[in-house]
Amino acid sequence: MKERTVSDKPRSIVILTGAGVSAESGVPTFRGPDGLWEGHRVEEVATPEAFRRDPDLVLKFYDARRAALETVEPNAAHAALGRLDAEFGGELLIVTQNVDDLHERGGAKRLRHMHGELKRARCTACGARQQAPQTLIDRPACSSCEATGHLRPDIVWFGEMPFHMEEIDRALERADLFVSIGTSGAVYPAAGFVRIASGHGARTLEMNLDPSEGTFYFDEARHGPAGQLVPAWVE
Ligand code: BV8
Repeated sequence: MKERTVSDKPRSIVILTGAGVSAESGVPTFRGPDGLWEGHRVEEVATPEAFRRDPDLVLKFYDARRAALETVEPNAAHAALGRLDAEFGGELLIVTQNVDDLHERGGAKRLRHMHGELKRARCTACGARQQAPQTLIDRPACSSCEATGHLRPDIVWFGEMPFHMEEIDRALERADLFVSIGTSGAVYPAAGFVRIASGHGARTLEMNLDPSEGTFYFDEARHGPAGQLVPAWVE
């Protein structure tokens, strides 16, 4: 394994973010005291079985979260990552588990949503992916095949394969720095990224309010609000 000294300037960075990076924007996290799942059990709303069993409950859950996007703004952590994206000349990939659009609105461009996006929908009749209309509960028509009642959130539910996995795996193997921000490390495959990166010689840094479930896999951990830690790290 290549020896990496702390002073090495990274040439290839992968950043993983989770709900904690959007918390200070007012977007509820999943597993905190006021967690988003509080209203619902995960299995009730974020699985294909839940969608088959009670599509209205699932569509209303995501319609409400999509509507809430209009009321929140990117915070200092999103803006700092946007500046990093604009200024860092090396390889950079920001992989988010979040389905909000705050990274884009904060300026991030080299960005992949591995769990999908609230603002996108997918047609279960023809497979076409498209911008989501304001609400899906009223069964709008697919913008491609025009079938009605076949649009679902373009979101990765439990038991479904996350998006962009080949590209993410390649980036993790090339990274010499892996940074995890605002995630509990509870959900796979994202929670395993730190071990892939460090196994290929990357230095690893966790920035989170509390130690995550995988905190012991990191070379360094900084605990506190992302809105303070991320700008300080980017600068
Ligand atoms: C798959 C939908 C295979 C979108 C989500 C047993 C072992 C290992 C794996 C499994 C297993 N059993 C089942 C699995 C697989 C399963 C899994 O990992 N289950 C877990 C629960 C054990 N994973 C899957 O099913 C994945 N798919 O494996 O597919 C496959 C292979 C081939 C072919 C087909 C299939 C799919 C996972 C995606 C599921 N979808 N959500 C949505 O509704 O949003 S997951 C959900 O959790 C969200 O997407 C979220 O992004 C994700 C992770 O949560 P976090 O982002 O970390 O949020 P959380 O609230 O947990 O933590 C927030 C953190 O922030 C906290 O630590 C807090 O301290 C911190 N924080 C708070 N405030 C701040 C802060 N930090 C900084 N500043 C602050 N201000």
